[in-house]
Amino acid sequence: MKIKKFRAKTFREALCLVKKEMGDDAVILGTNERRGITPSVEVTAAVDYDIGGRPEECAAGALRPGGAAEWQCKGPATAAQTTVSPEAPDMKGLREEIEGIRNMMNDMRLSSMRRSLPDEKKKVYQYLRKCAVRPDLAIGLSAAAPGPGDITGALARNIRTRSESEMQKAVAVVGPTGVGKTTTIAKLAARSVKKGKKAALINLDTYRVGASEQLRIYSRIIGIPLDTVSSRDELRRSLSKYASRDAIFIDTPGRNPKDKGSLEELRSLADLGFPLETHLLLSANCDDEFLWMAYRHYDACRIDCLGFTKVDEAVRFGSIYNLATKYKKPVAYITTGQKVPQDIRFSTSSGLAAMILGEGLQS
Ligand SMILES: Nc1nc2c(ncn2[C@@H]2O[C@H](COP(=O)(O)OP(=O)(O)O)[C@@H](O)[C@H]2O)c(=O)[nH]1
Ligand SMILES: [Mg+2]
Repeated sequence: MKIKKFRAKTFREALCLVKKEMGDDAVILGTNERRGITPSVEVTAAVDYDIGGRPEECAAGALRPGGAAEWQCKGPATAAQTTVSPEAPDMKGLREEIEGIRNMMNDMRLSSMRRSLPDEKKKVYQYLRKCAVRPDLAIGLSAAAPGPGDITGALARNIRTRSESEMQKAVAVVGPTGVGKTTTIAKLAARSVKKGKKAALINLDTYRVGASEQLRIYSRIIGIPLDTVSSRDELRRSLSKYASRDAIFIDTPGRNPKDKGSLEELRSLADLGFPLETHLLLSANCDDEFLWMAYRHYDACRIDCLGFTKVDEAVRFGSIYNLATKYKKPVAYITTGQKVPQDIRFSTSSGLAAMILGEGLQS
C-alpha cells in the first residue's frame, strides 16, 4: 500500500491530484484544512499497489516531491495561494466545491466497483450504460443479475407500474410546457369513454391563450362535458358537479420548472377532500438532470405516478428507469405519438424493462 499527502488550494484540486497520481482506486484516509492568509488543504490518500515511476502532470499543474511521502501541486493550485484574501468563504462556492468533491469521490468509488465486476457482468454494465442507465444503477443491476439473460428481470423488479383500473376517480396531469398534457388527457378520457365509462374534463389552464379551445375540441369529439376553472372554489364546485361520473380528467397549465412561483394553480389540487391522483408527465427524450429538476419542482403537488410522453421521439430510455427508481414512483403509461386516443400504452414492469433495454415495448 502506498500512502501520500497531497496539498493544494482547494479540496477539488487536491482530489484532482490524488486521482491523477493514484488513479480511481485511491482511498481518502483523511483531510486537513489550513485557514489564514494562505489557506490550503491537505488530503491523505492511499492506494493498494505500488504506483512507482515519476509523478504525472495533473490538470492543476506539475507535481513535485515535497518530502518523503508528500507531493505538492504547483501551477494554479499553489501559485494562486498568494492572491487569496482571508475573506469568509462564500457559501455557494463552498457548497459547489463540496458537491464537486462528493461527485469526484463517487466517481472514484464507482469506477473501482466497475473494475471489480467479473468480465461477464462488465459486458452487462456496458450495455446498460448504452441504454442510458446511470452508472451507479447499472453497477447494481449488473451485480444483481445472475447472467446477461436475466437483466430484464433484474430491471423489471425495480420498476413499479400502475394499471388503468387502479386510478382514482379524478386524475390531474401536471408537467412542463409542451410535454403533451392536454393530448394525454384527451387520450385517457377517450379510452375511459370507449370502455363505457361516463367521463368529464376540467381545465385549469387559463394561462395560455388557446389552451381551453384545444381541450374543448377534444371534449366535443369525445362527447363529454368540459369545465374551465380558475380558482380552487370553482374546481371544488366542478368536482362535486361531476362526482356521480366514473372518471374526471383535469388538465393543468404547463410552466417552466425553473420558475419557483409557478405552482400556485397546482397547489389548488391538494387536499380537496376528493379522490384525486396526480400524474407527473415528462418527456422521455429529456436528460436526467432536466427530469430530476422537473420532478423536484412538481413534487409540491404530491405526485402519485409518472407518465412518459414522446417515447416515439426518444432514442434511449434509461432516463425512465433512472427517474422512477430514484423517486420510487410507479410508471402509469407511456405515450408513443400524437394520435388520440391510440398512442398511449399501459405496460407491465417487464414490458417497460424490455423497452429500456431496447427490445421494444411489450405489454
Ligand atoms: N411525438 C409525440 N408528440 C406528442 C406526444 N404527445 C403529445 N405530443 C405533441 O406535443 C405537442 C404538445 O402537446 P400538448 O398536449 O399541447 O402539450 P401540453 O402543453 O403539455 O398540454 C403537440 O404537438 C402534441 O401533438 C407523443 O407521445 N409523441
Ligand atoms: Mg396543454
